[in-house]
Amino acid sequence: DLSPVRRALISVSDKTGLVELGRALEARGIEILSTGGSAKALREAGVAVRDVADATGFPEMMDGRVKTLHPMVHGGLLALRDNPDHTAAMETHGIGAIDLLVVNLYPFEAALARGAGYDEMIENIDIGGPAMIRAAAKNHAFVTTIVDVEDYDALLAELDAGDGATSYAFRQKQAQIAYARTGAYDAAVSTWMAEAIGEAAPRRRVVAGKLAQTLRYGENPHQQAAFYIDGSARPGVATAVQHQGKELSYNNINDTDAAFELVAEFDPADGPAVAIIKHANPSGVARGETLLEAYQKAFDCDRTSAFGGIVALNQPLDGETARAIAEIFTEVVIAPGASAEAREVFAAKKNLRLLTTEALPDPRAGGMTVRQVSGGQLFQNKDNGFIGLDDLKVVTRKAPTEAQLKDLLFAWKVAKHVKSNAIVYVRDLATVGVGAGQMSRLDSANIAAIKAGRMAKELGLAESPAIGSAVASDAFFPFPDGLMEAAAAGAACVIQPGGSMRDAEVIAAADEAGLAMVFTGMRHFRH
Ligand code: 93A
Repeated sequence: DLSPVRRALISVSDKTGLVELGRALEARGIEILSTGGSAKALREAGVAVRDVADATGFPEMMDGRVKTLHPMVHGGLLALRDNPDHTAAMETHGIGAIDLLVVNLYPFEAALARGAGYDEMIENIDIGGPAMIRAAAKNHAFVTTIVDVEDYDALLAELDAGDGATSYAFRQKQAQIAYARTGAYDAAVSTWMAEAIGEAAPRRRVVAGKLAQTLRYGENPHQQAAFYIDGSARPGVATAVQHQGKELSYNNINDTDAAFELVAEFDPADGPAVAIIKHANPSGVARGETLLEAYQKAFDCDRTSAFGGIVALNQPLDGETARAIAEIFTEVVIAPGASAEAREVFAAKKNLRLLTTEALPDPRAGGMTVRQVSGGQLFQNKDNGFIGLDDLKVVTRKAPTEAQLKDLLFAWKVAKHVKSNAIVYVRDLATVGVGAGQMSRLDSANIAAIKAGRMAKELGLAESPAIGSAVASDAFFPFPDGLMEAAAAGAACVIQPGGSMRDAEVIAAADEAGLAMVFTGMRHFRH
């Protein structure tokens, strides 16, 4: 099943490793055909190449739109070497066999990431490249297809092991990668187009990803798992740099994402903020005058749960905050940067993973979320809904004070990132009780109050920090009971979407309890 490689066609947009590959192929006696830019780079490095245009007898034309789309190329890729009809056709038409195809495509995904305009996106749709890849991969009985720069070394090792030939298993594996690449490429194009024409529910849709990491296991040790990335350069867990610590687990990645998306809600221009996440829900979130203060306030909300948590910061990690974080067992810290001092503090903590990004995620950015269900996928726009002061409607006799309004908006942002039903108590821009993921809103309100009570005990406070707090509910109170639970816990003001059939009843109960309440008109379910 060894297939000798005598002739290669190289056509790459990403020229990384090109010259080294060209030299290595040349040294193995392989003839190289190449397209304009790739040929030029090889020639300049002293590698002997033949232009594809020379082989086809046609110049590259129409701004490169037509360069390899020719029977001389596609015949050379597709011909079955053991079929007399095919070999006769090759002879009749003077078509030379192409045994190895090395292609990487026009950088459509990179153009997308930098926000290129419509016409530029169109020009970045590669036609000839995918056509060759699909042809070569179809003919993997004879032809080797390489689409990733990272596979060059494996190719050379394969050629050496096979004395200038590749094995069927290698060609088959590379063919699978090749079709995944063209599939992902067209997925990126069609997803971009759906968004460009404002089609939220296109009749057909595809998701695609590139393997970033095989994981030790999934949510549980008996589940296999892997992390795939979509190639967009969005700042976040997929593009973060890990400075130290062991490999992230499936749950780590999920929780780190939740933590960073949450903390990014808090504009660093308004000061530091810290979120600590456990099982995708915040155990505590706080703003502070300093990053250290924000961390301490977030930690204080639920010291018990913060153990083994994931900490996300909206500003680069500094030394003093790193020292405070290092005092307890923390799984992961993610921040838009870290000082040299902070990195030194963490260096001694072998199990702590430090991730940094260039920037914070943009909570107002668009995009889609996908969820797998039996037999299909659910798609929706990312919840990038934003509520500002001007969106709030005071519905009670009492209006919130300015300080209360700040706490209410803070609580609202946190509630958006808490699994429903979500109830969040906040005092002085720090959570003091979080009720998450209960089947009834009443239970969430109750649990949040219990947690506030535990916080008082942990910190040795004279009374529950929920007294005088602001409370957020991610969706409306269907009955007054949940609201009354919050009032009993000591909440002084409330933020919720409104829109229940019983709003009048709920407002009357709030007035009776002396609460100030605002409606947002927007709901933030998260399941
Ligand atoms: O515009 S194309 O779709 N038309 C083609 O016939 C064609 N053939 C190869 N783009 C085409 N390519 C692409 O050109 C390759 O996929 C590769 O990304 C790029 C390499 O061009 P150059 O060698 O000139 O830098």
